[in-house]
Amino acid sequence: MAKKERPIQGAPTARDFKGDVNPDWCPGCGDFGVLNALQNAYAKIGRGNHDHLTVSGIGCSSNLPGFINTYGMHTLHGRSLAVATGAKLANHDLNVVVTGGDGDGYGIGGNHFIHTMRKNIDLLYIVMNNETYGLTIGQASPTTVIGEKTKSTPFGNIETPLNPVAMAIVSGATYVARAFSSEGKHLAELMYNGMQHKGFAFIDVISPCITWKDKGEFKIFDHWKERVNFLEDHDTSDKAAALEQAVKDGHETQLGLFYHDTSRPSLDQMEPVLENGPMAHQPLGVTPEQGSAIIQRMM
Ligand SMILES: Cc1ncc(C[n+]2csc(CCOP(=O)(O)OP(=O)(O)O)c2C)c(N)n1
Ligand code: SF4
Ligand SMILES: [Mg+2]
Repeated sequence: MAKKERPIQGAPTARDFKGDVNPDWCPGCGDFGVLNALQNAYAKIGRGNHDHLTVSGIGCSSNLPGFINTYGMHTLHGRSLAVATGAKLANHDLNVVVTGGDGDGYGIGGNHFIHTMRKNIDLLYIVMNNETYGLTIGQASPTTVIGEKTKSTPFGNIETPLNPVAMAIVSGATYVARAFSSEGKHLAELMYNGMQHKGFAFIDVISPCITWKDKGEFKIFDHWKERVNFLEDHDTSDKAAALEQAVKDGHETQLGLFYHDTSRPSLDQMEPVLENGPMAHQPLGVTPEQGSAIIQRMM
């Protein structure tokens, strides 16, 4: 169940989605901006706490469901999309949002990332991309840039970073965007539209880790603030144009909606088993006694 029985009076506000536990992130972490934007986006949807599920993997960013008042699940490292897929197909009335980090989603969970997009599962996936394994004290991740010295790359990173936005466009995601945690309004709008989108919606969020990325005079927030720019004059329905934007020089700094395909149905819309409504609301086909016996056997 959602963490707190707190009936919403009137239209929901961001405050209604605030969890009981305060975030344990380092003061100044980019993830605060993402949490705030997500609370605003949930409120704007206008449904109650119990109509949403927030699922995560493992990492600093993956602690997010603990700080938000919806149904929540903190799963295994890299396995959030698999769990969220199961939840969505069991009850496709739920608005299912998946949150996590670049290590969680693009590293250990990379295979799930590709296949969830290919299947166009109706989820919103928000990756707080800080280009590091923050929780395990700053090793290189799949998005760490070439040459960067980290705990695991003391002579400088020699591996080419992957391009999550380009990967999402070619793998079958039907809503693909990039945002910056300091651009809260823009991020909340992308989240809200991503929740409304029927199909796999993906937002790669630049969410800086001040603890492992600030080095002496170098301040990671200033680095990004000076570089980010918004996509302009771009046709989001044109897949080739979206890919062109996603691979061109300086693509990492571009914010906005790259690609939006409203023509492809999501998996739950095509699945014949779900035609009669969410499975979670249908009779189980076993008596209560049989159900208890099954549960007992599993205990
Ligand atoms: C199977 C498994 N392997 C490794 C770990 C250790 N581990 C925990 S979090 C993490 C990386 C997290 O990085 P990211 O997803 O980018 O999150 P961040 O902390 O940067 O927000 C790793 C390697 C684990 N918990 N489980
Ligand atoms: S270590 Fe980095 S990612 Fe983790 S909470 Fe601190 S600033 Fe955020
Ligand atoms: Mg990370």
